[in-house]
Amino acid sequence: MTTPLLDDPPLWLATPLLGEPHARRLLERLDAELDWRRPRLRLYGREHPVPRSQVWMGDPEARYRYSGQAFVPEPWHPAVRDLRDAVTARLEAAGQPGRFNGVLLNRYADGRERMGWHSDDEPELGPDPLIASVSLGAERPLRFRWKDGQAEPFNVWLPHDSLLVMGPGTQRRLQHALLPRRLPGLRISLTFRLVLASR
Ligand SMILES: O=C(O)CCC(=O)C(=O)O
Ligand SMILES: [Mn+2]
Repeated sequence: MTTPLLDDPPLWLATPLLGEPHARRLLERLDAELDWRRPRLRLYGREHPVPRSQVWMGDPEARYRYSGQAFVPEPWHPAVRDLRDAVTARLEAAGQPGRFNGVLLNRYADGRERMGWHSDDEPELGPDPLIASVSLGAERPLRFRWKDGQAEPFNVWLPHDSLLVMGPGTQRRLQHALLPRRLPGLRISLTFRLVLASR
């Protein structure tokens, strides 16, 4: 099922993506097999470990800069490469093709782990990126707010085995955050991106 959330910018949710038991097995495999890290990032002049675990993965040239740190990608895990291909096929079928050379994987042990307000607007993603985000495990809301403040913030609940597509314009016009919630359960998200060649 595909649910349109916004027309302009295009924002939509597709579920299920893989079907069971495939999606559950993928969650367990990523949890067990990846080298999850908590990098320390500088915020307002102080260093803090990020309040979640993460892995940056992709093609060797897909170097990613985030909060003043450069991340060199880990090579594709075969299951993540297969997932990238499934996401690419789903986008193609929806008439909104996308190509990805990197993915940020985020692991939230429970509802206390989180990601603060931001847009995926790093310069190496280009002016109008399409970001495809797969959710596995515990359902959590992703909160959106308009940068111009002209309309109300809103939640998009992201169920297990779903694909959220943030089309061109989303990062320019909105911010998003995975806020802490009193919700149990492990969740892993994979946000696929195209990192453009650096000059
Ligand atoms: O975990 C999520 O759904 C949000 C992840 C996100 O915003 C990101 O990786 O940039
Ligand atoms: Mn993001």
